[in-house]
Amino acid sequence: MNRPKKSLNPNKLMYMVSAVDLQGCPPGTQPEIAIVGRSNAGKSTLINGIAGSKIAMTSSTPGKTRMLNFYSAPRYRLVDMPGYGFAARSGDEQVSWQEMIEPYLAARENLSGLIIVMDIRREWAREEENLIRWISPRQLPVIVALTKADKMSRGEALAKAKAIQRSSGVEHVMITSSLEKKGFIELEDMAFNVFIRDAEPSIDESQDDGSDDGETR
Ligand SMILES: Nc1nc2c(ncn2[C@@H]2O[C@H](COP(=O)(O)OP(=O)(O)OP(=O)(O)O)[C@@H](O)[C@H]2O)c(=O)[nH]1
Ligand SMILES: [Mg+2]
Repeated sequence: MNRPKKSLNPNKLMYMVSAVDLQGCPPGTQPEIAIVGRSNAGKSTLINGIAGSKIAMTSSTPGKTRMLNFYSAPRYRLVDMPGYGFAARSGDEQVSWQEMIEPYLAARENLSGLIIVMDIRREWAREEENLIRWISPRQLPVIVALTKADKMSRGEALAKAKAIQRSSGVEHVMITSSLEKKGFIELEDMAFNVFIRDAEPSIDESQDDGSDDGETR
């Protein structure tokens, strides 16, 4: 039998738990997708776009998200995080990156991929480049999600996505707008295909004996 394209219902994305260190991260082996990017880029808004409802707190003031916030879907988790690059890295921000985010990105076993979130009006910059280089030993797949596409025309947005694809070397660059409610289904599909489905061992479902007891323990 053919596997369905994706088996998750975005409306089932639910807040799970918040953590400030690796010890506080939830147990279980469900694959996790880290949502990283500058403060104010629209990371938490992206979670709400995928969920189809306001489950993550957002703010027009940078620095809103202060912890690792876990959201669970039936077959994966999204992890919202504090941002980087705000006010040349305030003291607080440095602490959250060094003590909370770097250990998570470096050592979390079930981390399956990164969504790097960028305001579409920005350029791929040194911070994004540093992040990609720093994470490269783990060989995790990366998707770039461009937010706030409502700030320009469709043609400009497509051209910008191509330019960022070139400068970042990341193949998958997606365009979203929370204002226009656009791009979230496509982003979720892409994330599921790149991070989850491609990483799962191919199962011959005709051999399934029905003994699977689910993925959370
Ligand atoms: N016009 C427009 N505004 C957006 C979009 N996405 C996010 N925003 C706005 O950008 C601001 C920041 O959004 P957040 O989702 O809180 O950003 P964040 O990356 O989570 O920020 P931190 O938690 O501070 O790191 C808010 O005012 C959002 O309403 C978008 O697609 N279009
Ligand atoms: Mg946030």
